[in-house]
Amino acid sequence: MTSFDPVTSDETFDSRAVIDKWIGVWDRLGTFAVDRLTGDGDQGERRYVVSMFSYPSGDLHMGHAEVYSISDAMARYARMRGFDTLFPVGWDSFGLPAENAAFKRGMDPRDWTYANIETQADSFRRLGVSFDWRTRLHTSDPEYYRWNQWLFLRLFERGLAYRADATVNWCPNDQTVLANEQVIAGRCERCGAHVVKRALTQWFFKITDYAQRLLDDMAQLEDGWPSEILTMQRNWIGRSEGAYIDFAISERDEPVRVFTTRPDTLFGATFFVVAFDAPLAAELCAPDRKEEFDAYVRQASAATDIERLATDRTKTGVFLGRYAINPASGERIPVYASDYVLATYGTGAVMAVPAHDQRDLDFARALGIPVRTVVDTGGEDPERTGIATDGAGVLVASGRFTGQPNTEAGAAIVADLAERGIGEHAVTYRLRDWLLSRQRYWGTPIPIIHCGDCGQVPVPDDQLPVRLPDSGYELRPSSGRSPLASAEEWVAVPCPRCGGPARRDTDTMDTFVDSSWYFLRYPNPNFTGGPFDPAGIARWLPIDEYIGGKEHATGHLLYARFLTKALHDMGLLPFTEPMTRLTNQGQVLMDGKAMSKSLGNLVDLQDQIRQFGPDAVRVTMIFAGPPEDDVDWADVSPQGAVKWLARVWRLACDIGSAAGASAPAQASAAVRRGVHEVIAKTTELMEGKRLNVAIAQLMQLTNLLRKAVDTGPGPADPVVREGVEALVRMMSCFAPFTAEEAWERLGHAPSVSDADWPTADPALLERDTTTCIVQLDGKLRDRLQVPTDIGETALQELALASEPLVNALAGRAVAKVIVRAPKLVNIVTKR
Ligand code: ANZ
Ligand code: ZN
Repeated sequence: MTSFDPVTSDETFDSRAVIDKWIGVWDRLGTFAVDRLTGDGDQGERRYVVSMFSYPSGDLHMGHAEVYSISDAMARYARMRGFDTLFPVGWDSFGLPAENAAFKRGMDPRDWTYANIETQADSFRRLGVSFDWRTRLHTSDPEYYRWNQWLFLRLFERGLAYRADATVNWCPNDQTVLANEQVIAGRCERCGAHVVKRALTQWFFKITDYAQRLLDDMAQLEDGWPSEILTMQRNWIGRSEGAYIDFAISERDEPVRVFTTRPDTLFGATFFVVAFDAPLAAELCAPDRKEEFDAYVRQASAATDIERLATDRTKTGVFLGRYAINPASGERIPVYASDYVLATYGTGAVMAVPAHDQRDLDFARALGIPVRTVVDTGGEDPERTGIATDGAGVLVASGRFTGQPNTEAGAAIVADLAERGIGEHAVTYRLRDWLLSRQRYWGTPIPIIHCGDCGQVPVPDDQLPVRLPDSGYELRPSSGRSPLASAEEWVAVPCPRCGGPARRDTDTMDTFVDSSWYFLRYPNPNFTGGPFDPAGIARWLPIDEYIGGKEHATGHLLYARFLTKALHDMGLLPFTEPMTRLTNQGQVLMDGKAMSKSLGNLVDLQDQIRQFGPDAVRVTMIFAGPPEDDVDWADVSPQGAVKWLARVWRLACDIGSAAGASAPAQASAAVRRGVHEVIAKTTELMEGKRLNVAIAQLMQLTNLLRKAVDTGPGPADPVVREGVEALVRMMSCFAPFTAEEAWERLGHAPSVSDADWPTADPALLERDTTTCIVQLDGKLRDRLQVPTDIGETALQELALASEPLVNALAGRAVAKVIVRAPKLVNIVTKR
């Protein structure tokens, strides 16, 4: 055993040199493997700690190092606190990034993906991440995606998966449709190309059926999720309350319905607008306006939804040659088509009230349409100022509703319309159904067969998985045709229902389908009786701690919540929310910018590890700031972490080699108290996920112990050993290789991960206290319990913050403060 040898002065610590050793030990001992399923023996309280799984589009990068350093610290902490802790690993291995990267290299996405998975797996181990490798899953395995198909069919049976014509977002570069969530400011989230609109037949999941529950169930998440994410989801779902109102249209039998949040302003509707790209617009257009309308459509088609809705945009539109009848005033109002009304929201048509809606006002002013104030808000005349008044007020020029407060009037107007059968109270959502089909190769085939006679026929469960065809086609996408369509032998199949000739659906699923339930399968990734093992669900779900980026706020995190509810409704899950607590880590930046190849500011993770070792990189990541803040790698230096780790290791060596020597009978009570104070603080910080401050505490503890070794009580004192052991145990959450090595030097068998988190002795945290009298001009105002060794400044601050004193002082100026620590503070005011 080298651990009891004294350290020679030239011996230094290098965490890189011990990586293989400890990976081997952890594997051999099964250090991070947990008893997964129910039924065998005692089960302790559990913690299911999950970080969002990785895309294998290359090796791990700095962003991965950040999220896995944080989640690993949380998992290791939970484990040492005695929780049965499951910390799983898997790969989100289907999808565009890997596919595009493979094509660039002239490779089959399958080969490229699986090679990357191995590379990443090795990097994870070498970073010391304490995964339970038995959970390992890859979503591109047929054993996994078979269950995507199974889930799709269960949703299909319930009408929650459907195929429909839609105007969709199309990325001309990636040659596929994108969900709304994947279009960021008009560009493809993946490649940055400008997204265009296309009319296509696509598959959808009916997430809109769950809009209200997605809102209501946020009550379960208020304490555990960042409020920012909940707000983003709330806005994305975009619930609006108001009314549907039917407007009769000249020369047309059918009325046209609008959605409005302001039925109280009905008398002020002086025109009517339909989205130029809604089928209704072309339908309403009078023959003699056709030419002008078509010209407008060509001009307006280029804009994105976000540009269209912008309030500062010049309003344009075209008169359709028709009139709507205002059902309140009976007035004929002109009908326009414009791009500021969206085809996909509400009914795609609006009653325009220029006095009280800014966009309507801008449009009215641009086209010379009358503006009529119908709610007196006390504001200035909108027609003159150009500013719509949208506040509360009393109705004017509104027939028999004139004089009523507007909220009351709104309800009364809706009731009146409802009685006449031309309106009703309504709730709408901005949320759209989840568009899940993709015209790409590297994804889960949609398990539907199209038959001329039977229509859409599900592939029978016992024929799942529908495997991706191995060959016989061009893998690359071209002009909107799914690559699978050219795999003729695979496509042509008999109809499962009638046996006649039929064709497979050739689209694949968005990878967000895969990632909306993977965490349910981790506890038993080889389960064949269903998508997930009910015993594993009972033991581990819902997730206790979920860690990942906030860029997933309105995509993945919403999809996972939706699918969980759908599975709950099928009786497959006992809960309705998949993740109890959520932590969003920040980004790793370089010189203030996100790292990217095109900016040339990429920092290579393996380079950093080669230079500084895995522990220093991990510690630097976490020490740089709170988990949710961005880390700018230009501002930090792993060199500092390297030094700290070496200091801890040297402490362990000093204690280890002093073992057996008789302890000096020196008073070490102060050291002991210092150690226990740090334990108490660090524990509290770990509970609050304030990981960076926890590391600061450990650094401070290192200083305290170094002093105790060098200037007394010395390395053989049991109190000092207790302190160093506590330090090593706590630091193992952040710097596992160094901690293991130090633990060994201290004479312990591996692994430090099997040791408990240290507990602070409450008796040591109590300090002797005494009562301090606080006087104002000699008169008693308060009694404070203070530590007997409190300093004068601290005591003065305490006294001046005393509530009775502050009240008695009532803002008078203090002339002098007399402090006699720890017994008395007298505050003297000017007279
Ligand atoms: C009349 C009105 C008067 C309106 C007024 C507002 C203020 P939120 O709150 O976001 O749900 N609207 C309805 N459908 C639309 C569409 N497809 N595209 C663009 N705008 C649309 O917005 C609802 C309001 O936005 C509706 O209420 C409608 O204008 C407009 F003083 O009706 B309102
Ligand atoms: Zn058939």
